[in-house]
Amino acid sequence: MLSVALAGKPNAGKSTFYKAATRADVDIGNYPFTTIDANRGVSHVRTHCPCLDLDARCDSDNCRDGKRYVPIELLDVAGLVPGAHEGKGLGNQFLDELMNADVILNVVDASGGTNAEGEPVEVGSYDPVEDVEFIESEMDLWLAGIIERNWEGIERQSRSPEFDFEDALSETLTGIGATEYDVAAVLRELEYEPDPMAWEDEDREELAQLVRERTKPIVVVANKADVAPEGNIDALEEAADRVVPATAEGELALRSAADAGAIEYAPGDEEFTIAGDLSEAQRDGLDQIGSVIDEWDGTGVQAALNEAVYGLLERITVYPVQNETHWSDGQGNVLPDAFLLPTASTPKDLAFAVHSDIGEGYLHAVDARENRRIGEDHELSEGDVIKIVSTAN
Ligand SMILES: Nc1nc2c(ncn2[C@@H]2O[C@H](COP(=O)(O)OP(=O)(O)OP(=O)(O)O)[C@@H](O)[C@H]2O)c(=O)[nH]1
Ligand SMILES: [Mg+2]
Repeated sequence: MLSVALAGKPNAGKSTFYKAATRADVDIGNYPFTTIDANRGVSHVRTHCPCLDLDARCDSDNCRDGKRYVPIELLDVAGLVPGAHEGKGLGNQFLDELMNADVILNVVDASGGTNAEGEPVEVGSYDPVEDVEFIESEMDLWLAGIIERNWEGIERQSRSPEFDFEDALSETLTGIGATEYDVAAVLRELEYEPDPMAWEDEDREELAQLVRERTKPIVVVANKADVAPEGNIDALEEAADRVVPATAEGELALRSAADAGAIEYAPGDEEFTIAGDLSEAQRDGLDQIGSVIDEWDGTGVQAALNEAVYGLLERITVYPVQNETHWSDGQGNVLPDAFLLPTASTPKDLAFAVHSDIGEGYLHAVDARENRRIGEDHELSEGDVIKIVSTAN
């Protein structure tokens, strides 16, 4: 499963985001280091279900009237403070927990109501742009530290006549989540000394930064947008490439109200409707959230997850089926599964994603929308419904 990690300084709203997005019960508190041990759960990205093109909506548990929710892993770690890579705050153990994440959501307190350590300060008195920069540099330095620790081994190997520097680097970097493809791309970008003994700390830091940008790309969540002073969100949007304004607290309130039957609301909706009896206080609270989400086209929680997976990672959703007429599996379940594949994936990649045996035994594929065979190197697109024919199924 694709893994999305919430990182950021303490008290920014990571656990509130996590609780809203997974519905798991976790601690939230207005002080730094509420979370110590990481929380790991399942959330979803939202897309259009292909059943919108059928006569009836599908019966998948992950489809709500054509709104399709595709599972991803969500990780909520302890807050990071400047110097974390050297053990400041709760240290760098939880940086290690980010190792397997495919993409990072840097949750920033856009209201400027918490300082660099996450302690509450007057709203607007701290510049949240600082949090964009220090999180990136902490992650870069943390990776540089891991590379540094591996360097002695690389130097030792370099004394052997069979030594291949690229192979040795590749081994170190794949250990921190880079694919061979990433390593090749990074080494093409970097002008480097072929002798590991000649490398300086700065060289390793430059390497670490390139690897981090590829393997741990970041979307900034401008959280607490409900109380952020005007201009803070604009400043964040200028400082980072991808910024999603959000109110995690608003999303949590809407999800709880929807679960209680008080409102009609599905994650990612840009509005909600009142469905049950409410007290005046509840109504006022919802009205306030209503005006915030009017301004930002939703709470931003679903938008941030979607931006990470579909925007930054450029994934597409593909639906494998066994029956190309009914778009169902062998038991008649319509559109039972959805896979988040990299852009330009082929039917064979889908086959391997379903199961390595299906991939090994791949024979051909059928585009169920068009009802025609597609070639092995055909590039799949968002929303494709594909039947794989394999010796293994
Ligand atoms: N106004 C406002 N407050 C929020 C929002 N999201 C979270 N908060 C508040 O921010 C405080 C910190 O929330 P947490 O979710 O515990 O923050 P965290 O980032 O997990 O903090 P640590 O676990 O300490 O790193 C709590 O008081 C939340 O109620 C939001 O969207 N708007
Ligand atoms: Mg927390």
